[in-house]
Amino acid sequence: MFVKGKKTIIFVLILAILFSLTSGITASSTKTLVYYDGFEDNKANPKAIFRFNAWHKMENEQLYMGSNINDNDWGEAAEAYIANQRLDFDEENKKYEYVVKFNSNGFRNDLWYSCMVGIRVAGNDKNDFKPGDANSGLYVGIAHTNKAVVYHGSGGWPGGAFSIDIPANFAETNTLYIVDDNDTVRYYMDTPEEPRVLFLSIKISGDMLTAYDKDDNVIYEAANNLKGQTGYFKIFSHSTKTIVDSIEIYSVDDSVPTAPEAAASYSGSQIRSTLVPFRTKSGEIVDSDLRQGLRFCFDVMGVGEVFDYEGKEYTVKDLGGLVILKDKLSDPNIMVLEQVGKIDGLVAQPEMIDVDVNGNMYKSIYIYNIPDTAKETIILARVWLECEDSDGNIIYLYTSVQENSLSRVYQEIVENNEADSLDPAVRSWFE
Ligand SMILES: [Ca+2]
Repeated sequence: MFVKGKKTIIFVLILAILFSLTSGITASSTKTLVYYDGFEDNKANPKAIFRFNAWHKMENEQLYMGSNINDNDWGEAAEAYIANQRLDFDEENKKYEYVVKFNSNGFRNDLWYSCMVGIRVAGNDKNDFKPGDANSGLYVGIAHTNKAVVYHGSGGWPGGAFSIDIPANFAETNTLYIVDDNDTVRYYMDTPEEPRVLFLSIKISGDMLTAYDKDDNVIYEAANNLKGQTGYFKIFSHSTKTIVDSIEIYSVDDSVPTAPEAAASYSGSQIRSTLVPFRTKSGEIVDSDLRQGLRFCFDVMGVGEVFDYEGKEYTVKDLGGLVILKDKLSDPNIMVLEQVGKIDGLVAQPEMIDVDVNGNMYKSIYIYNIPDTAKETIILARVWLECEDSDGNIIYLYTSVQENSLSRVYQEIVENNEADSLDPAVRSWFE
């Protein structure tokens, strides 16, 4: 059945009845408002906790932090606002976006005279968990200068862990955006030229806390005292005149748009029915090193075919596969084309291989040259489709991420009493 060097491959198809039930379309990025305070009717959200009674007021549907109600004048206070709602990460909440509209003018130019916006603040006590307190949370302090200061506990009061130049300031009302995807916290602000400009990102998931400037240069690194810490949103207005117009906190779901089943669906995985000796890069064949291959088969429309998606007609312009080892990928939602070259080990297969199984044609993603030491290794695969509507708009749709290993497919074959279809050498390779 097997001829050395010959490329003919005979596969055993596992029918994937389970997968025929998967539904069509899931939504793309959705944002759910989980906390809001616009100070409407000059009232704060009932969940808001303030540090002091006398050091804030609400006027013009805005919160004045540092304004003393006794003399109705600004003073050098350290007033705090806490949104008393824990923001943890779970199946429903994988990413948070904070949008804070405010202005702040410090009594001095020192950066610790600023409006410090904290996330993942460990507790909701009104006096504790300040920016300078150990492991209290991640705070960025901004006021009327084009500089920001960052605190992450572990000392650093008052000067902060580090500071960074920023593209605008908050002397007049401006918007700060903080996006936390449970791996990296990204900071953006509006500038007179451009909305939502990235100015800082802080990787907070590893053993080290690492900060990057807008160009991805490492600007600060320290032991990650905040690893795994979640908690509350807090504003700590330190000796500055801060006027907060609104606070919005969203839970963001940006799982990728799924192709309707009619356009692309998973059909099953295959292994080789014979083994192939390893072929080195120089073309040398190593008879003693016998390898297997794993194929993910998909029922996919071809280029030029048309389907409906969210009420519109789309034409398939291009398609291909994506493959990665499961232990290389932290989140299947980032297994997308634009991450190829950015995520280690994520491989694009632009040419899917046609497979004919009992007269039915499938497109496949093929991982070959798998040694027996990797037969248990879980591999992830999905298909992407580039599609165009009648107005020329391009969208990318994906199948759900499939996972399999050589051993799993082999076990299915055995359980289906189809092991006889495999070469005896294949059976001994697995047993
Ligand atoms: Ca308001």
